[in-house]
Amino acid sequence: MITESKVLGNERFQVHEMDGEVHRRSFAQDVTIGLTAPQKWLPPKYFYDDRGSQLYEQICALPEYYLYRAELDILSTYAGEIHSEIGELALVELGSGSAAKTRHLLAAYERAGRTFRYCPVDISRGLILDTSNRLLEEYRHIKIHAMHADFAQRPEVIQALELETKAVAFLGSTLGNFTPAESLEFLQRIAAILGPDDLFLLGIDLKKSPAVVLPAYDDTQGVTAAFNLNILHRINSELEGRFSPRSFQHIALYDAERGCIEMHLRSLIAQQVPIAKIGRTISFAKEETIHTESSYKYSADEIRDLAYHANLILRRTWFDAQQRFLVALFRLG
Ligand code: AVJ
Repeated sequence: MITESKVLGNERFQVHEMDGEVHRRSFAQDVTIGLTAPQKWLPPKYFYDDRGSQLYEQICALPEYYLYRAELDILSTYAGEIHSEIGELALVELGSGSAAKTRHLLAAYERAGRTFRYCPVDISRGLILDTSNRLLEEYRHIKIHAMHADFAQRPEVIQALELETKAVAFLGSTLGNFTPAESLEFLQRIAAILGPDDLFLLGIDLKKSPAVVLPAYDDTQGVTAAFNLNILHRINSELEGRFSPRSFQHIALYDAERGCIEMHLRSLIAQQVPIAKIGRTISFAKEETIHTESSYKYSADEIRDLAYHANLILRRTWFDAQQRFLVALFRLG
């Protein structure tokens, strides 16, 4: 595997370009694998092109999408407590995005009045640069060591940051996109790169009634539908696909027992879709679906046990007022 690390920047701001990691497998290869499988599927990371990232921000503003506000509630209410647990550790954030929620934690570092290091890691380069610029203006004491990488396949990329001690944050219930088995593996790999004084901060959605969960993934304004369908537009524009997104319907299913939301795109008709850049035509039966995302929810006990099996010991938990979401802090066992 090729891992190139390029460091650009100045004293307060550095960006690591993990080119080899970002381009490990191409969009074309993943689309070929996914759309030729018996149950068609696409990896959810491809939702987040510029348009998709904008739609995701819109989802976070929806009244139905409680996840965002619940986690924001926790981080804004308990930023001081979380910061005093983390102390002086550098903060590495996997999937930092616009850092809108993390800001509360950064503000707590800033109030402490000492220089601190923030390391946002994200698959979107534009987002990293914009966010970093804004944070550098906002916080006098911040030093940013950003990384452009697809950490989901290999959280070990953060070792290139060469930090002595760190708190690794993985917020936004992004862990929920992995299956429980993949989550266990991911947590094991996180544990393997933590030192004895390091910490792991996880934000995860909690299992709850379908009456609350389903509307969060099938909102009345159709923003989630547009977000889901955006992946077909992306195949059209980047891979010369001929999808007619109007012939697909967004669906969300919730299995309350497993705590799993599945999003699919269902073909409303039997159709053939040529995709020039993968050199194939994909056939859809009427009603056939593409599985585009799973989003697992856990109970607080399940998360503690899962992490325990990965050698991560629960140290503290914080819930929002309505107990919809959990932010949990772990140390190495
Ligand atoms: C960013 C993965 C946490 O699963 O809730 C939002 C993405 N999908 N609406 C989630 C998403 C549909 C989101 N995560």
